[in-house]
Amino acid sequence: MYETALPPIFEGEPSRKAWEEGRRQEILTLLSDQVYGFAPGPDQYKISFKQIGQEDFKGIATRRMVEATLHTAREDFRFRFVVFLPHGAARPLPLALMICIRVLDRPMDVAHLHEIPSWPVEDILARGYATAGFYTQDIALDREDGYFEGILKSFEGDGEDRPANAWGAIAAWSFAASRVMDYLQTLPEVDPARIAVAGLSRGGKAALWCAANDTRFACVDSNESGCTGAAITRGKQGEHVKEINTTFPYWFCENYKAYNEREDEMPFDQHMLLALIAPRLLYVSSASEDSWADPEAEYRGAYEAGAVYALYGLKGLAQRQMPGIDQPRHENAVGYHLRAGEHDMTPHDWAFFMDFLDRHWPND
Ligand code: GTR
Repeated sequence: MYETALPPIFEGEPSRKAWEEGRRQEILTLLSDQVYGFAPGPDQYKISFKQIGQEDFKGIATRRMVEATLHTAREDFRFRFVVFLPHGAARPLPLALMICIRVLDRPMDVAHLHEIPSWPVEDILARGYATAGFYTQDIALDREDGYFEGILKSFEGDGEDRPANAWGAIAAWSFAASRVMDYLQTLPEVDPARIAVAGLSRGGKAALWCAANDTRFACVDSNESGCTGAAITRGKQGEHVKEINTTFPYWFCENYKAYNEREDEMPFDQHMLLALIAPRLLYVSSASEDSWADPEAEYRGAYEAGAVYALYGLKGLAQRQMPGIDQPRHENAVGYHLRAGEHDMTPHDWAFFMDFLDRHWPND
């Protein structure tokens, strides 16, 4: 257990008033400006949805395919997503929205998205949850020589002279999750107060950023999101700001690169991102062999966010010491588990996450 000093979440005496009326927005603006970049505001687009297919899915759910069209000042940008509504479960349904990340470097039709191993759709449906998903590659390609061609181009045109705080791919994927949320809010079958956003690794980073910005999400599940996700950057093992900015220079805004090898100068760390989820449910999970993401640093990020939950009379993680393998902490508003094995999001991870949801979202 390491205890590197962190930038404080609060300025001055912690209070719910100071948090809600100033500090929360200040942190959100800081992270937008320095890390993830600013996404377009609601005055910069209109959105419409078209159902493009609906059918029975393996006798257990209704599968609906939807096309979203974003009307920007320049052009229309279209992307598709899929929604599964289980048969026979109590309605309105709780729902988990999965940010599906690139599996292979190839396009993937939305009709096959449920084949992505990190999204065990049938297990989720069997537990009485609805689930929806979209593919990050349909929003902004997950590679340097193509990320700009999708949604970013639709808003920005030629992409010349992008400001140093212009959004990167992670913020674009987060933005897309919020647009799917726009649709989910209109479904009578789904409970708008019980919608979670989930993701693995880079998808987990996007899920956190999405929920930080979009308070309509009542829960976020960040699975092995590591560097610039749930993990505290200072003193972590594995990936650091320089590595992530070098391998994935298009994930974040340009300003973030100023912190390569200068992490101690960051006026933020990731516990401040996680704190933005409060008082909503926050779930973080790690894998024991995932030293690149660093379970200790992820646990600490989640633990430190508890300070803001306390302002709402809620408890975060009760102990500073992380639990052992398969000893989930589910009792409070911040949940956590450590799974044995490598970097992945397995049915085992999902089962723990849904145990957590069952506990906090009882269906009565
Ligand atoms: C790694 C990257 C991590 C993590 C991971 C993933 O290559 O360094 O930050 O996001 O990919 O998305 O699986």
